[in-house]
Amino acid sequence: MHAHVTTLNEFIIERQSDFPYAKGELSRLLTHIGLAAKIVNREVNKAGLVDILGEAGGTNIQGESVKKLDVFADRRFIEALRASGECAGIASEENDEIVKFKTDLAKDGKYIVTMDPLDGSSNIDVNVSIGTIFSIYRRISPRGHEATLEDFMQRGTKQVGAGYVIYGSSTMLVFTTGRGVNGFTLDPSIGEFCLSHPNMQIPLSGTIYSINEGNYIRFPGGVKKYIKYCQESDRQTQRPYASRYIGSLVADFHRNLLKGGIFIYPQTESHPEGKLRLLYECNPMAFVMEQAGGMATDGMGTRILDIKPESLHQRAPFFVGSRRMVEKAEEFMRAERMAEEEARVAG
Ligand code: P6P
Repeated sequence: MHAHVTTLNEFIIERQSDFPYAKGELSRLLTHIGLAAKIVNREVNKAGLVDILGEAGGTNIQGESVKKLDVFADRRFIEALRASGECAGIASEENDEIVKFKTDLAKDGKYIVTMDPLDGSSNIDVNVSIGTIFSIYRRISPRGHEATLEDFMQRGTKQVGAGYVIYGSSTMLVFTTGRGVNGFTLDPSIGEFCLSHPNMQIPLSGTIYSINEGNYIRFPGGVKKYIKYCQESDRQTQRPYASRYIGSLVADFHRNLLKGGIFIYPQTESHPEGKLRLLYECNPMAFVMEQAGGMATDGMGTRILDIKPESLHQRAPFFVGSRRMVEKAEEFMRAERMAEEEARVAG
């Protein structure tokens, strides 16, 4: 006797009662995101077999060479979101400007979506997990018209949904609509995302820290001191910390969400705003993390979700993970800023 498996669509229908004022629009939008994820997953899994790798020519807003799979993923999600009839437009890492949908159906859409269609794409050629990251907002502009830039300049606190797809040893869709975080694993035998990780909660603390230590000399002093704190922890008869860094945000984030840990991409001298993008990397992941009981800040005491966006592709320093670990990192950052201020005043 097989235990009943809840598919993504069944879950969304069951949870519809959580949103008495919604008439199914958000549910339909999430269903279309799940469809696009299955299509992208199929191509990602074939990436080593067909000539879809390699340079598609040109570079994206990050200045990274755009690989064909990035372009493929961007187009699949745009097509699915436009067809949903619930989304009036998107902002994506792969498009310098917002993409305003032109059909009457889409212009009447209630939502807009920001997304990184294939994050970590530099890992495609070496078969390391990559991901799609998305955020859903109610539009501010009137329905029946094209979306406007103002629709996309909303604080992360205004998100109505967010999540990611991780294309790894298995493909998972993890998302929140503001009532906890749930994870669905794709069962290729039936082509359905099935509920595998209900009510995901990150441990209050952990022993994994994820940061690209190749940038160590360019880190703020507080980050350097936090790293040393982690490395010396076993001398204080605590469990030793482990440094784990994949270089793919979705993969590092997902592991820490399951096991506990902190991911840090801080500001450096060369990147004073950090590297990660606020609208389609930091905000969606911060929403998921907070809903899972974790914390997400810029390392300088500001909650990521409270940052008011000023431009579409702006970056933000990103400290995200187990609450006690982010608090400890913030403690080192604050102490260093105070020491620097005192030194400046002392002249
Ligand atoms: P670095 C991938 O390019 C990405 O945007 C994130 O997925 C990842 O966390 C980060 O950049 C890695 O950056 O500078 O450590 O290679």
